[in-house]
Amino acid sequence: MKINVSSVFLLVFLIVVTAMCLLLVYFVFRTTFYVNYLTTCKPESHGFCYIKKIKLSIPNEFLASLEQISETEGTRVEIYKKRQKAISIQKLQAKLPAIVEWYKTLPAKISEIIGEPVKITPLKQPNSLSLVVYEKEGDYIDWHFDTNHYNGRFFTLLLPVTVAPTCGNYQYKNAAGDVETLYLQQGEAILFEGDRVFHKGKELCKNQRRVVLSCTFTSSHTITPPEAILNFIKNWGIFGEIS
Ligand SMILES: O=C(O)CCC(=O)C(=O)O
Repeated sequence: MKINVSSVFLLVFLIVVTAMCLLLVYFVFRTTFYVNYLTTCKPESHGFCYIKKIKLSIPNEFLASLEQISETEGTRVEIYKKRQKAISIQKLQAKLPAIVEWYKTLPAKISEIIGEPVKITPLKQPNSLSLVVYEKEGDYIDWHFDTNHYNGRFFTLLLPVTVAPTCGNYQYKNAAGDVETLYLQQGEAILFEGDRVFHKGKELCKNQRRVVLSCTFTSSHTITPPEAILNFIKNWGIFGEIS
């Protein structure tokens, strides 16, 4: 059999495409296959059973700037099970560095609620601190688990930037497997362990707008190389660009 440059190139191309397809199938399975992790709340969980509504709000002085950033920045992503816009920490750092400083002050409060020390996720990760924007009718994110790429636990804190009621509320499946909808009042936020809580952002109705600040925390900064690759691809799907 004659092996030339073009057949080697074709082979490498096929291997890369197959690997990408397998990775995608694995990612979809990992994020969408429902398992009810909420049935057991361990005694050492200090009353934090994977999800909790907490009393916390974004300082008032940041709200107008965050709303403005949500209108002008970011790339819309319309893919399988998701229609929204997300704005990375790099963009927030450029436009409103003080919000990143505020994010850095949160771990003490979050650790106290969870009952375990956590840190902010690495600032080079675009989803460390980000804005999630639902702005067109039907914008949503379907049922999923978040992917935790760290060698520890991974938590998300969602704080409303806009507080006008919309159809697009946070929903999750509770310990009984029933769908629960969380309505946030002024001064409230949702803290949850995204790879344990099956959740979604409900479809937005016409002429509505919903903007949420997402802050992430972890008990370990270590990421293994395979998880780093998956994380890199996932960030592309969230932010619509390689950050
Ligand atoms: O917009 C929402 O409430 C859901 C956000 C979400 O799914 C997430 O942060 O993983």
